Amino acid sequence: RNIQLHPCRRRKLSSCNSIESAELVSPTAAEARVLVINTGGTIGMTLHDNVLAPKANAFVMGLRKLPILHDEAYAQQTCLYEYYGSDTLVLPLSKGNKRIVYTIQEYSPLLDSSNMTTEDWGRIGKDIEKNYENFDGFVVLHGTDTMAYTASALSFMCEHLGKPVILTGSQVPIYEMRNDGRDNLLGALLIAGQFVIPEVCLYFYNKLYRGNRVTKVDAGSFNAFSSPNLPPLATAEVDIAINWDTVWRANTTTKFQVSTELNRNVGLLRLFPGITSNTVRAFLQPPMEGVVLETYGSGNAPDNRPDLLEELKKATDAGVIIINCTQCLRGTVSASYATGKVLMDAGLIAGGDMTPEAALSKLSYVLAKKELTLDAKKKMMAQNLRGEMSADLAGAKLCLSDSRFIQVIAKSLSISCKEELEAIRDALTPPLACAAAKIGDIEALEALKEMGSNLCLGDYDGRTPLHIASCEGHLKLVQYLLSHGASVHAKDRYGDSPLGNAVRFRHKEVVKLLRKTGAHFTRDELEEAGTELCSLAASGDLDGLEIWSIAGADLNKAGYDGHTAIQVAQAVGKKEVVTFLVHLMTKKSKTLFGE
Ligand code: ASN
Repeated sequence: RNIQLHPCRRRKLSSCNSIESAELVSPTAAEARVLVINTGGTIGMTLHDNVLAPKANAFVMGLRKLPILHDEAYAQQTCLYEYYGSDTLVLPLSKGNKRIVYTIQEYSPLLDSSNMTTEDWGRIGKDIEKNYENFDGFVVLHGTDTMAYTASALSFMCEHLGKPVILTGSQVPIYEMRNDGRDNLLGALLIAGQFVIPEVCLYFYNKLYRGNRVTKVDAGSFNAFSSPNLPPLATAEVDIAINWDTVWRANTTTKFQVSTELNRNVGLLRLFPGITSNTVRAFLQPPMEGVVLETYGSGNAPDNRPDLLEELKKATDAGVIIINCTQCLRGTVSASYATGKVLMDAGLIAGGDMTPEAALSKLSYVLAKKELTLDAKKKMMAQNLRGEMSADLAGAKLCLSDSRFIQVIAKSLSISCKEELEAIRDALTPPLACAAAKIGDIEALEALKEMGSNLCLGDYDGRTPLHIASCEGHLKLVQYLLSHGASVHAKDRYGDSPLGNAVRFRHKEVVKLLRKTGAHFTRDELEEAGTELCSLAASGDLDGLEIWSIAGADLNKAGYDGHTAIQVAQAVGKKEVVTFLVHLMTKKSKTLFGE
């Protein structure tokens, strides 16, 4: 199966004048597609009258001239611009043998991130939602000043995210001789195009962070961001190493959607010695609905200031949600001091180790949920929604060495140190999990999970347990895997997805569940669907047609010779197929229009 080039480009290729024969360009690497949303920031700024300001319509042209960010020869040979348009570029071949094709969508006006508003967050979210099925990952170019706020907000707004969304930018414009923009953009593109990390992340200075864990700590260093309470999700040194154990997963069977409703009646209030109760009262006046109180140390406030505590209590009684977060860069709010307990008594909610940026945007997101009661909103604020706060894991996690199975293997290999044990675990678990998925053994998967194994990793062919379970039609096991973080967007080395596998082996219920979770055919698969539908129509295979339709194929899609399935069925005189196709299409349009 030729996964190398999009069929339309393959076809175009033969008509391209610039080359004599398609043989000249048989790319050996699979392509991944990334959408780059350029909102502005220093990365694309130039000097005007001695100050830096964004420059419109210059970014794509600038990148075209940079060989580390664009391979012009490949673009010409594979008719990239004819097919995707002139805003599309392509990276040189990656170490993982992938071509990252990226399209740049530039906002107008480009913004210094100090000018960002909640509407701009909504626009980014909606653009990701609109383009979700056409791209493998998303990179958002953004100024560094408020990037931690946008990353936090997007992490909450993106519900049931299954693909990487990576914010990046730079401290020095990409056009300058010494700059950090090129490395940041390149690293973000390589990760977004090659790894299914289903999180809103921030990539800066060789590190990938969870977006709602970062804060800007340095205005003058390339190393501008810190994630004080969570180690990076990935480091890009000689190799890109993903810390898979830390990656957050949605654990649901619900489709991706973006919620752009945000409540703006929220604020940050920083405690300081001598703060007056008048200041606090003024700050908490209506229309204020949610406040992040930045307290001392592990969540402390004076316990000898009844005037202050009374203002806080009055506000929480009146329905204002107040979250207790520490002013310290690192650490968590705990109930170990009397000076912390008084705040709980005043009705505040402990914010754990959340950053103020994360707590503020979480408030804004939760308060906008009109269908929830005040109590439900408070409960949600105390919960970990997107990995923004650390759960109390005391005693909950089984240690790797608890597993007899791994111990026995480690002993026979004379292995004792933790790193080697982990390496053995990581090498062994993908094939073991795939074997368990093959026979539908949920208990075995449970045991592997308890060992600390990641059930989303693929075997030597990149086939994950979800691929295998989808081939076998083990519905319960598919459900189990999806509720334990398996990705519906995983692709094996042939580019096949679990959805494609379930369709091939005709497991209707599995196809429905995967679709409900947000699985979709890739662009290539959709292109090829036309030909497949025609051949199913010609052979009168109604089951086959139905399953392709449930899986999201367009029944009107023409095959390689320009005919649709209905035309083929008519031509070979298969009336029942024509009737069936018409029936499927009306059913589909009815669901589309909500009838
Ligand atoms: N002022 C710039 C911004 O946030 C700073 C930067 O991007 N380095 O847009």
